[in-house]
Amino acid sequence: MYRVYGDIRSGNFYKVKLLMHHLDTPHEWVKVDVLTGETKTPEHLARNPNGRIPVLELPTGQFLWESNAILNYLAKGTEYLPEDRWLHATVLQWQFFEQNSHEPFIAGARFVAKFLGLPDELRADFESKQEKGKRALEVMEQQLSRTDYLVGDALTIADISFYAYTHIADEGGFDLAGFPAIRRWIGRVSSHPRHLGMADAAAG
Ligand SMILES: N[C@@H](CCC(=O)N[C@@H](CS)C(=O)NCC(=O)O)C(=O)O
Repeated sequence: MYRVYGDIRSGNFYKVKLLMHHLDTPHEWVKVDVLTGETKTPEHLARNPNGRIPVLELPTGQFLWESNAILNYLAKGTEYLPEDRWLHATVLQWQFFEQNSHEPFIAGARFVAKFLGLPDELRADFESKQEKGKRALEVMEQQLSRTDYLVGDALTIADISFYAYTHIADEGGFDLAGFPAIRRWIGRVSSHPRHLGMADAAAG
């Protein structure tokens, strides 16, 4: 059985829980608190030398870290990761963009606002994250005003990667009112019959 290490307040961890729910993957969840230093203990650093969650432990005892690598591992051979060369590369394109240009700003602003209480010394950093985060939302909006999902014509792990922090972007100060295609896509992803909300994921 798989073991996943993480904290459900993290969208990066929620991505993994969400895909596992879609795939009905049996697993054990080991809670690692992101706010109290549990990610930096020798025990956790042995799982991920970068001292972060999520981490997936395979039945073989191997540890895999980086949320989007975990999604690719779990989704291989399923409908959530197209085999077609172009579509597969397009999934990766979006996932690299997510980690490079979306998550650092959307999740970063949420962390500063929700978990650090937006202290004065981080106000400038928070504002610069707003600008860059909006730019990433504009790129998503462009795509989603043309297609129902980010890649192909069905939900893939590209959507799961982006859903994690986009649906709670308001917690980082982002107003999705000006992004109608993103709001419709959020409705589409969250009404999938295999969806699991973040709050429900927290329960187990
Ligand atoms: N690029 C990584 C980011 C992981 C990450 O930033 N994890 C955060 C929670 S969202 C964490 O572990 N924070 C605690 C720490 O840095 O000590 C991924 O996608 O898995």
